[in-house]
Amino acid sequence: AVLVIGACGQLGSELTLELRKLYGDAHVVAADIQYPKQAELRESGPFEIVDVLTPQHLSELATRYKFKQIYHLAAILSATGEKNPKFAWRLNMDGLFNVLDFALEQKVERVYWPSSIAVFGPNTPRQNTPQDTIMDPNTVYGISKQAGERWCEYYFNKYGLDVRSLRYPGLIGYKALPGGGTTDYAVDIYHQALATGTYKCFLSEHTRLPMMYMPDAIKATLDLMHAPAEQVKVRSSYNLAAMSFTPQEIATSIQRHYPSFAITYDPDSRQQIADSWPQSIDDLAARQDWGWRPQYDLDTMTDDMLLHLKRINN
Ligand code: VAH
Repeated sequence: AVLVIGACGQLGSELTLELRKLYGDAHVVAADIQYPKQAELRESGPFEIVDVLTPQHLSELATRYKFKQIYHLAAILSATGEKNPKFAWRLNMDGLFNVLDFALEQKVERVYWPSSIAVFGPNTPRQNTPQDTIMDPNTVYGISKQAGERWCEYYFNKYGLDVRSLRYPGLIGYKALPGGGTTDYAVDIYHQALATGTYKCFLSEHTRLPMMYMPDAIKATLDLMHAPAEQVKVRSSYNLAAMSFTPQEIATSIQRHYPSFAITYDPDSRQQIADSWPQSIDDLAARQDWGWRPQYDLDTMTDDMLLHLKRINN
C-alpha cells in the first residue's frame, strides 16, 4: 500500500487523489491529524487519523497495512512557523525522524519528503540559484527543511533508505487551499478575482518568487518517485522550477480575463520572508537526471485556474 501523511494539505490532498488513480483507491491510505473536509478525499479510499508525533499511530497502521511507499507531507509552513517556532521545529523534525525510522523498521521501498526554496536565505545567490550553493535560511520552516535534507541524505547513505525529495517553489492549485505559506497570495488572488474583482496583496508589487502550477508539481513528484534509483543522484533535495512572477504580473495575467480586476498592496510580515528567498531557480540537475520539464507558464496556469474555479463556484 501507499501511505500519504498530511493528506489534507494543499499538496497532500491532490497527491492522494492522483496516487489513487494510479494505484487504485484501496491501495492508497490517506492520513492526517484530522478528517478531510473534501468529500472526494474522504470517500475515495481509506482514511486514518495519524499524529506524526505519536510513533504508536504509525506502528498501529503497520498491523493493518503493508506499506511500499510513504509520502510524508505533514509540516508547518513558513508564515505559521514564525508564529510558533518551537512547535514548528518539533513537528517538522521529530515528525520526519518518526517517519524515517518507521520506514526503516517496515522496510518501506521508497519515501518522499518535500523540501522547499525556503532552504535558501539572504546570502544565497538570488538569480538562477544553483543546486549546490550557500544556504542560510532565516525562517524556522527553512531551517527545518535544510536540516531535513541533511537527515534524508544521511538515512540514504548510512541505512540505504531510498528517500527522495524536491525543493518546491510556491505551489498554486484550485482543488485545495494552502495553509500558512508566504506564497499563498498567488492562490488567494484567483479566488478574490472571481469573488470580489479586487485583491489586497500581502507582498509588494515587485516581489518576484519562483512558482509552479500544481499539475506540474504532482508530475515532478511522481516522475522522481518512479525514476530508477541510479538516476536519483541528488539525495538531499532537487531544485525544481517552472516560472517566476511578481504580484503585478499575476494580476496582469488575470486582467486578460477580467480587465477591471484591481490589485492593491499592503505588505505584512511575510514580506521579509519573501525577500530572503531566491527570485529564480536553476533546476538543471532535475532535468538531466530524470527528465524534468514543466508544462505550465503563468498565462496557461491562469487560464486553467480560472476555468476550474468558475466551474466549482457555479
Ligand atoms: C510557503 N508554500 O510559503 C510554502 C513554500 C516556497 C514556499 O515552501 O511556506
